[in-house]
Amino acid sequence: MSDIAMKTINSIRILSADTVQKAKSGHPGAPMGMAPLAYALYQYQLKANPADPKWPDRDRFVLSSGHASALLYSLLHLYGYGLTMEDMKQFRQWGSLTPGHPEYRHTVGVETTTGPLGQGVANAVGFAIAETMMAAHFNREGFPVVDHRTYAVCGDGCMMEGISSEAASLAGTLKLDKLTLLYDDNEISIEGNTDIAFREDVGERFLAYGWNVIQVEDGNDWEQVCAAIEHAKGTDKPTLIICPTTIGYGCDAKAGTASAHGEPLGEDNLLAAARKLGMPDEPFTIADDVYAHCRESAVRNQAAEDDWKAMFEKYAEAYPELAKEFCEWIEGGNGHLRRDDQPPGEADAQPGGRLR
Ligand SMILES: Cc1ncc(C[n+]2csc(CCOP(=O)(O)OP(=O)(O)O)c2C)c(N)n1
Repeated sequence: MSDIAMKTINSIRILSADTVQKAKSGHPGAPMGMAPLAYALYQYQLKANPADPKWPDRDRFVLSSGHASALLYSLLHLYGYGLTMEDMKQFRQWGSLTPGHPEYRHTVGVETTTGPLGQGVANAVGFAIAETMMAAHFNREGFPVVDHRTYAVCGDGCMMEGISSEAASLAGTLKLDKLTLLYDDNEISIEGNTDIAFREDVGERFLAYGWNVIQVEDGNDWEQVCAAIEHAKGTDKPTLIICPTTIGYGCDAKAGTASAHGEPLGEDNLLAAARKLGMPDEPFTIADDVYAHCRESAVRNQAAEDDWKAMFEKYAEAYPELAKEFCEWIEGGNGHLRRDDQPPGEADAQPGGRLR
């Protein structure tokens, strides 16, 4: 593993733990365990442009484990979605852009609100269905104007919920081949080891649903995860990538235990983890070369969007009516979709962690 990859992954880990520590509440363990798979996705796989977060043909990312929101905020900060370090320090504070669980239309780069376990998996299936339907309606020979993937990340808790099973069954039936679900298989949940309540073979279950299942040997190795994501692109089914990870990775006092799940690591443990992972003692410190490294993915994605725009211009010349309809669908001008600038309703207007 290159030094800068390791440094970026460990920056994600410690920044996530810093936010939870400062807030004195939250979930540091899952972000620390999932940092390598998140890095593989954001650095090398996700087709999404932070300079234009609403690009219609972007890949969608859903953090179904909404309690691990610190991970998503760390990614949005590092990958240039406009969350500042000050926003990171306001994690879980009333009215901040970094509420306890990610909220759609509240924080740029959050594609859907998550927190209720399993729900994000079903949302992701919905995104993948929408992509398939839009592609069937709008794409023409030589013009794949709708051609994006949906990625979701979930943990044991999501897998225990019935909603994820129901949605996964539908995804298998519909052969939603552009859907990839990364399973953070850390064998720890809120009440301890998953052995006490969850012993099923998740991979076998998804095979029965008609999914392609990839078992990664070490979910802590971002290159293995990256290869698995790449492999998923070549199949005609949705793909589950099972990633064995360690909750609270890097924090010797808590790694692999339920106490890493839903409480701050503690000042001393966090300092020890930062030192073990080669991070600075000072919280909320990110090295310049890490920022520069993350920006490389933005350059790749800007080029991808430029190519798409050039294609769309030619599409609009060849199929003006379809192009007009596409824009109406995206902008919601024809009542197909709600506008993104529509103010949130009363029910979802209160940022902050209501779920524990
Ligand atoms: C439907 C639902 N039930 C309960 C909760 C409360 N809750 C939040 S996180 C969690 C445990 C999640 O376990 P896991 O997915 O294994 O996450 P990890 O321990 O790896 O952080 C629970 C029960 C919730 N968010 N949603």
